[in-house]
Amino acid sequence: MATQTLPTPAVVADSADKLVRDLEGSATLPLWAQMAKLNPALPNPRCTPHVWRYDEVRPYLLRAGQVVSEKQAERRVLMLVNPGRNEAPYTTDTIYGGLQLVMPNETAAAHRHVAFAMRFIIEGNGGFTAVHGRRVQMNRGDVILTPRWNWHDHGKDGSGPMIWLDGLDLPQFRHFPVHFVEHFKDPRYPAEDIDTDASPIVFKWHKMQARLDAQAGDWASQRYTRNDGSEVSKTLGAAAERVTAGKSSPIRQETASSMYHVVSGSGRTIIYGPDNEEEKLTWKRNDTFCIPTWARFQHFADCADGAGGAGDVYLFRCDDVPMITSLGFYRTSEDDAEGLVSH
Ligand code: GTQ
Repeated sequence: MATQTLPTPAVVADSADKLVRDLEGSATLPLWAQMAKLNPALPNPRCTPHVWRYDEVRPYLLRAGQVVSEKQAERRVLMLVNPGRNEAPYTTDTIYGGLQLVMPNETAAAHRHVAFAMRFIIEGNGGFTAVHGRRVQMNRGDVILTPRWNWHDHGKDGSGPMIWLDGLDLPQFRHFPVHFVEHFKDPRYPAEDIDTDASPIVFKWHKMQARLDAQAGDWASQRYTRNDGSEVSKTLGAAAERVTAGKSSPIRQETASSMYHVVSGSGRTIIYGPDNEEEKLTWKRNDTFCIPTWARFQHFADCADGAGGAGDVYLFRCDDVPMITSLGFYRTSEDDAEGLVSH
């Protein structure tokens, strides 16, 4: 009796692994291999909460003032690089922050760019910035805007350093490759001195503080808005907050991310993890810290820093609320999720 032999298959059985191997060179990838990465269970910042201590960064910045000329640098800035990404321009995943120094008689040369900038003035006297032909003075606590594509240069009279915190929307240009700069032919763009108090791009600290003090409660928050009531830009916005000495802000969790700067007072911010484990950021006057998207956080005003006031904490905040909101991404943990269904 003849033995029966099974026919050998003409082809190896197909499989998912073989398919994935065969896809190489096809300019496609299987979504199913990275579904959880592309549709994560929760907002997933790469940036982590972090404090940049002014006492630590300031000496490096002053050294840069000695060894890097403003002509070499164009902008003499130490960028605040988030340890979670370890790469510029990420202070948060959507916000760039940097500490900029101008020394007396220097000019940070005129240029203009697509990026929007806001500046919080930290220290020094006699500094000025000329924005599209109008020169305004820099004073501690003021916020000064550089709207998109406006020519701008910075300078300083008198003695001592002028230092401020820059907030720009640079991270967005990793997605939208539409950012570029134009340099003016001269270091300074022709400008006239204008009344800084009347400038629509300058927000004086004393006015903001009065708004915060007029708001009842242990925690107050006020946004910086243009004369027409709009946010300061379509990407980044700004706010200031007050926390009464010894008290705290409410716990917040939102899809916006933020960069905070301590105007006065000292305290701490607690970030609560998924199992309520606590991460503590302690800070004092002139420090800068960041809150990634969807972190649950709460500020505590712990003690006075001797810099005046009764120990209330005042914070400046640069955030991405306008961008996140206009794109339809803004939500907080307080929102009714069904109310977020778009139509
Ligand atoms: O002052 O124009 O921190 O162009 C980064 C890029 C500041 C500025 C920065 C800039 C500027």
